Amino acid sequence: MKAYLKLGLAGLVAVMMGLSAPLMAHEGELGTLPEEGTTVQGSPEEIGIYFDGAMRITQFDVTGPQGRVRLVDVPGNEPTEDYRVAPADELAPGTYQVRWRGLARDGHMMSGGFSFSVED
Ligand SMILES: [Cu+2]
Repeated sequence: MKAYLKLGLAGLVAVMMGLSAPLMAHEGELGTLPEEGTTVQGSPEEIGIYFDGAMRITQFDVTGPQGRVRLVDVPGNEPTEDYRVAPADELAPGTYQVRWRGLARDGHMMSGGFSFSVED
């Protein structure tokens, strides 16, 4: 019984640590800019993410065909429901991945990601 309980807790912790999508109890991801999985014409002026509650974003990385995208207009780390950055240079055509990490109001670390494509 004790061993079973131990395994159960270890499993639960492993599952929780492996989760990349927001948990139900947390602020949720409402949408992204550009929209997840879409192809946009030309370089987007802004890249961002929306939540249904304030989130303190601690990491927001964009990578594409030419590697890490340099970002400007990066907000401070005040909690926000609407986090937006701008690419420093025009994005070349290709697929881009966004990875973010943040701190929910209850103190839990959250993370997620999305991708979008740019075409001429
Ligand atoms: Cu939480």
